[in-house]
Amino acid sequence: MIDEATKQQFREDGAALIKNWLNPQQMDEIHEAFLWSVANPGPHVFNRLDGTELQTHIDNANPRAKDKFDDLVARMPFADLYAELWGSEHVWYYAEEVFVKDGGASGRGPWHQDTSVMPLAGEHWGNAWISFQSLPKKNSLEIIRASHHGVRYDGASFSNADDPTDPAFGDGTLPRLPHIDRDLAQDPNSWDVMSWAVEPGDIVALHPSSLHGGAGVDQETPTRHTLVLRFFGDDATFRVLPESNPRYARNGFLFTEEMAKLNDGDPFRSPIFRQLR
Ligand SMILES: O=C(O)CCC(=O)C(=O)O
Repeated sequence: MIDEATKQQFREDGAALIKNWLNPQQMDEIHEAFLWSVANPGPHVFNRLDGTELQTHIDNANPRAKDKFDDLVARMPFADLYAELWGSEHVWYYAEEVFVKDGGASGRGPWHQDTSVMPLAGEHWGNAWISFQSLPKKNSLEIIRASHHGVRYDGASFSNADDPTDPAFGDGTLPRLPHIDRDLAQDPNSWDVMSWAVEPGDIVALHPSSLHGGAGVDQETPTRHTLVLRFFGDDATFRVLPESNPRYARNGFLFTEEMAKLNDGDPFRSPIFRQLR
């Protein structure tokens, strides 16, 4: 179902566009769960950019929506997608993240790697980045090619709208993020940026260690509802995080009791994560 070139692109570049993977009925069902989650936020809802030009409703692994998303992903063709992309026998579902940008006035999100604040490692990780609106390339997610195999940077903190390189830890354990937007403004070839226009039903599959960001809204594309679903396979391990920021210390900020049971390098397994195949 997934051609070799797409598998190779995901493996080597860290991201690939999967066209028309979800049908309109599936998209309606997923959007309904998304809207329910937005209306019923969980304890990890993120509002540190409220009131700034980057204001975005972001919520992560909402425990109130867990059963809904566990059920949806088990019924929809995500396990097939990632088993093929990775070449993994097994696939598990990690959790969802929701992003809402409204009103045509929320700027580009900071470049970051999920694995700087999530205790994850290995090749078999995948975010399914799903937009419920058509997005031109200029309002879509941007990914630095092959950065999932490069340096793991510190952050971004998502707490400083004026400095997208503001670190999550700032203790020197991980190098500070480069100022990618400034570099690109000076020289458009300074970073190898991948991005695609997307239509509802498409999935941008990306490895969470990829440097990614962008996807602001503007007057022409005033609204973006994006659901990110994260999956992992056989080659997924637990990697301890630095201890200096209590929010993320060792275990990250999600599923902390389960993560505390794992040691550095252990296979990433816990009964809390639904096995899909
Ligand atoms: O959609 C966004 O603004 C960011 C997405 C993201 O950070 C992710 O897919 O992990």
